[in-house]
Amino acid sequence: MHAPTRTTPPALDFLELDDLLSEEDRLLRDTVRRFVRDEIAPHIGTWYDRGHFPRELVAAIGEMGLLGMHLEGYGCAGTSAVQYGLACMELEAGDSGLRSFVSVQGSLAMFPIRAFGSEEQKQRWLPGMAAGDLIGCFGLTEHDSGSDPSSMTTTARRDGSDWVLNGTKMWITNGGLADVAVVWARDRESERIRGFVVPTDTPGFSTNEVKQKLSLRASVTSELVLEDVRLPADAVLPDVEGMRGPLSCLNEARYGILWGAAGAARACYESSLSYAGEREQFGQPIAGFQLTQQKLVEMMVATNKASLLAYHLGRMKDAGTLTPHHVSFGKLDNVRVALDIARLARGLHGANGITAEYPVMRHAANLESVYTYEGTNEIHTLILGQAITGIPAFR
Ligand code: TGC
Ligand code: FAD
Repeated sequence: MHAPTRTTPPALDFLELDDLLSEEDRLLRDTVRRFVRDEIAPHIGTWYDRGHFPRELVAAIGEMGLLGMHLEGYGCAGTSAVQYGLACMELEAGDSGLRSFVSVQGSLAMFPIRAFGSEEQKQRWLPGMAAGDLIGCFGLTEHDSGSDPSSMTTTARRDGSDWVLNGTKMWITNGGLADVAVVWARDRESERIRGFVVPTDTPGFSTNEVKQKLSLRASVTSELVLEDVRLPADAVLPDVEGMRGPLSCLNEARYGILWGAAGAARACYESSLSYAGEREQFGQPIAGFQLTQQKLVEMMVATNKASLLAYHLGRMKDAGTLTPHHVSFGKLDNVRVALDIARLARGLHGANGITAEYPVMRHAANLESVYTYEGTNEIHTLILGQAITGIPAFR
């Protein structure tokens, strides 16, 4: 039996979670971390301020194999779920908008084509999307159908062998950038929800950018307008019908988010630890005050627990034992914890904390969106409530 040693654990990896990773995991993690440090961190404050999504970096992200990275074949990297999670963690330590881009592209646009698409749809779209040459978006939410997407009013009707889509989708990440939209609509004949692969240059398809966002400013969010969008018979995803289609995609994206949130929390903790060591008041570094140490310790403990949870759920996903309920557990807790840490970190940075020079207020503002999208805190609470009581309380 080994007795605990008295060596102080590293402040930035207190539980030494690095030891849980394989050599290959660490290599990938370090590559993405370097990319964020060199290509994102120096510019993100300015991009955020200007409301700019760095479209120019998409090809580099594709080159690193991060788009649809956990999917097999068709140019996708086919990594483990843990590796996909680690990439999301590093990207969101940079900015939630960057992780959002990768989540939507890989988990919400490429995943349904890979899982439910025809061979022709896979061949036509996936290799270009994996390379970053083509951008995808996912249209589920509508103005009046957010937490309850099954109430959607976007319709698909048959006209001969064609499909004709009408409706409006709202809050769509990558909408205005996308070459292809995966749109969910109600088949007017069967009343079932169907998924459609819609090239965005199809006549009748247009987008309007959501302006004046105070969160996720380095990300494009749009309304999609579909006015008599005529599609050939083979535009429908053939292998899924009903809400299972879009909800299966959400499982994939929510999984990435639970890792990403842990990354945003870590970035806030790291910035706080460094700031508290440098900033002096009352003749000493603020790290020397008990109240500051309490904040730092709360951040450190919460960040380590969020990462440990992410890693555990990642291993379950790789083992094939992860359920949507486990994903809700991770999305619910890691996002709310990350938001708490970001707010605490903002306070610790004093006035400097409200500027874009430090990442904390930007993360706090971003995490407000992350708290709402992909199932709000309340929706994941109800999913878990149903799981443990057997009683659905949504309606
Ligand atoms: P319900 O009646 O329970 O089930 C309908 C059908 O769906 C199946 N199902 C699932 N399948 C796969 N995964 C899941 N997680 C599933 N949950 C349910 C179910 O078995 C059933 O199948 P079948 O074959 O029997 O018909 O579903 P419901 O309509 O009552 O919905 C339940 C609820 C409220 C949990 C669901 O609607 C929900 O999760 N609402 C939240 C909406 C949401 O998360 N929207 C996200 C939009 S995308 C987004 O936000 C992107 S942000 C991206 C970024 O920038 O990172
Ligand atoms: P509502 O559903 O109107 O909820 C309002 C409040 O009521 C919330 O607090 C909610 O928890 C609560 N509430 C609702 N129902 C219940 C209930 N039964 N019990 C208790 N409380 C309840 N969607 C896409 O399809 N694709 C995207 O790419 C996409 N990207 C997004 C990007 C951003 C930046 C944002 C902010 C949103 C994005 N969304 C996207 C939409 C997102 O998924 C929805 O905003 C989310 O599902 C919540 O819907 P809502 O905003 O209409 O809120």
